[in-house]
Amino acid sequence: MKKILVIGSAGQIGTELTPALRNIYGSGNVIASDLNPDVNPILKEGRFICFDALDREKMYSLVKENNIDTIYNLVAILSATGEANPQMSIKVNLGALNNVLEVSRELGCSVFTPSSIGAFGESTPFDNTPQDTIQRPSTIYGVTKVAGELLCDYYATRFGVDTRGVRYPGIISNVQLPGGGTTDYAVEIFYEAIKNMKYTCNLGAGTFLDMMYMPDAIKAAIDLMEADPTKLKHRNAFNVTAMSFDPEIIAAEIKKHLPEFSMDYDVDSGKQKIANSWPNSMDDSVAREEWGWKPDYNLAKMTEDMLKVLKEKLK
Ligand code: NAD
Ligand code: AKB
Repeated sequence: MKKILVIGSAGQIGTELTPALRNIYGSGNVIASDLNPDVNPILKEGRFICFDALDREKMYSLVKENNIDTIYNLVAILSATGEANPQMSIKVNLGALNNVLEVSRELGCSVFTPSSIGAFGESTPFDNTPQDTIQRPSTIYGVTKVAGELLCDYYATRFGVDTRGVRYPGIISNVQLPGGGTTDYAVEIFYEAIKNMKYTCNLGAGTFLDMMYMPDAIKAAIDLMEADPTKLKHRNAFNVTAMSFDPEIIAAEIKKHLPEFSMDYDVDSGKQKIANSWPNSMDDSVAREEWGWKPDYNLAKMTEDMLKVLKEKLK
């Protein structure tokens, strides 16, 4: 059985990925960790350790003492927060990954590290964005993501570390709020629809972005880590997507369930600039071919489930 360490487990993805891993591999085989001690209680249903991923010695001893063989590295400063503090973005995003890769090289761990649609930029084809294409992002988040993809590839080819990863689109979820990204509006719109029946969107009409519902994001991470390594030609940056929409389309989908819902706009120029530099829709056929990726949720199914869960949660 795998022995797993999830680093950055208290964020939007880790809060749901960690329990999913515990269900599959057993609670005693999955340690959650984060810099933030104030975490969703669900993470403390198994072992939770508070530590700074920039502390390599601590990471090394944690991995060694617990016979960890697989690390899910979810530590990141996301795009909007990163633009407000580029130095912190470089230090955290690349520092944590560098430590994870070095510890994994020394102790023989497999590594999952997500990249993002943020790894693309204005010179990338916006529609049906290919797996292998131009990557010149204009955000510091994107710069750290491209560097991370390359570092993971380097550790695989140079040192034989089993590194794997996907380029996630914006993730939509209902357990832990997102942590400072550009795609956060696609989560906030659901909370505001249930709470106030209206939403002021910070990205403009016509801003198309790839998105994915959390159950598919979790499935992608686990399926890729379970995939036959001999079939993987692209190890670290698989395009994965489930849907592409703009604010008008998601608002119309919510209105089908809540006819009184309304939306207006107050565009955040910083976030809009970031969103404008990202793909409208990615081509994820390589992930489908190499490890059988296929999402379960489209816009209609995700919307129905989000509203059902949040109605219960927020009542
Ligand atoms: P998040 O911001 O919600 O969570 C990141 C976690 O890392 C937080 O709990 C934070 O406390 C922790 N952290 C920060 N600095 C740390 C440190 N020094 N030591 C230990 N922990 C530290 O992020 P997320 O949305 O869960 O994203 C996880 C990964 O997926 C990231 O690599 C992100 O770039 C990627 N991703 C996320 C999305 C998305 O929409 N959520 C989309 C594309 C890619
Ligand atoms: C962000 O908006 O920064 C993230 C991402 C798509 O990487 N949600």
